[in-house]
Amino acid sequence: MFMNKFFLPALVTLLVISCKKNDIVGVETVPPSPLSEIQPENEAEITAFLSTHFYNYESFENPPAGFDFKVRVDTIAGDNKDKTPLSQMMQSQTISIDSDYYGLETKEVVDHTFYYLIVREGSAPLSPTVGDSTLLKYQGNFLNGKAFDASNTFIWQYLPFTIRGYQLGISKLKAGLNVINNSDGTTTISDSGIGLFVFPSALAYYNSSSGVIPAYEPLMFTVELGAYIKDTDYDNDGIPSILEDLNGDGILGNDNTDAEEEASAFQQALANHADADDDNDGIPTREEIIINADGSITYPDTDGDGIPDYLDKD
Ligand SMILES: [Ca+2]
Ligand SMILES: [Ca+2]
Ligand SMILES: [Ca+2]
Ligand SMILES: [Ca+2]
Repeated sequence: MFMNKFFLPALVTLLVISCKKNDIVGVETVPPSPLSEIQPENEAEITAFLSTHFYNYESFENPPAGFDFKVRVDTIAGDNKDKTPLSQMMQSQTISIDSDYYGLETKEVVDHTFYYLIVREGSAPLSPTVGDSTLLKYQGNFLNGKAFDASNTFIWQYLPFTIRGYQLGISKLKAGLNVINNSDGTTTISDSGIGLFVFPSALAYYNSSSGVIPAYEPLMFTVELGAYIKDTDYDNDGIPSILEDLNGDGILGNDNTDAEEEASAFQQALANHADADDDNDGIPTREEIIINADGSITYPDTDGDGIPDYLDKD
């Protein structure tokens, strides 16, 4: 598999690495509860949090000298008793989650609410997809206010290896402009996109725990998106990662054309976005597609069976 050193920081940031992580040392899995049992508990916790907390919106509206443009969330009480709660500011989106995603015994599809706030829209014209590599700062918090993970400097993260709520939030932000690499190794980016996301455990680690993050824990993230690589092609097979989401569900980890062949050969299971030979026929995907001069891709289907060559094993 192609692996640019560009992406290594993303790979070692284990805390936001996504669900298929039972093979990561230190991660334990508890017997899973049905989605329909956990969803109402998480939702009640989140709505109570949003109605009793606010963020430093006044500083963003009228930035004081030297303001660091960091989102700070605090309780509505005492001197802050008149602040506007997050519940009146945040937008929400319904995400249907299938129990099969977590391999749960109780078969169901349960609607979950994803909450997000665009604190500052970035000035780049477009947003990354959930399949892109992103340059960002982030902080993850429990709803009791405790931070469990953060990067205060810009780091690269490849979104398909992070949790779903995180991917979803970042794909709503726009990046900044004017990336300046400072002599001390840090990066300064003006007009970056800043967001606040709160989401249920089914969009995070669900029944898995990773030491500091317990199972079934709803999470909050603040993110500053500096830049991203448009049409990131993680496996360098010529097809942008987002176009390797064959079933179009916004999840790149569940499209693996050669899953059976990989399993029977005791190879690592690589989803198509991370697999440079998607059909396991020994011919790299890059040689089974045509990249046109304008950047568009043609997918030849030599035997005319409706399956493009790069996914066709015969
Ligand atoms: Ca998919
Ligand atoms: Ca594969
Ligand atoms: Ca591929
Ligand atoms: Ca192939």
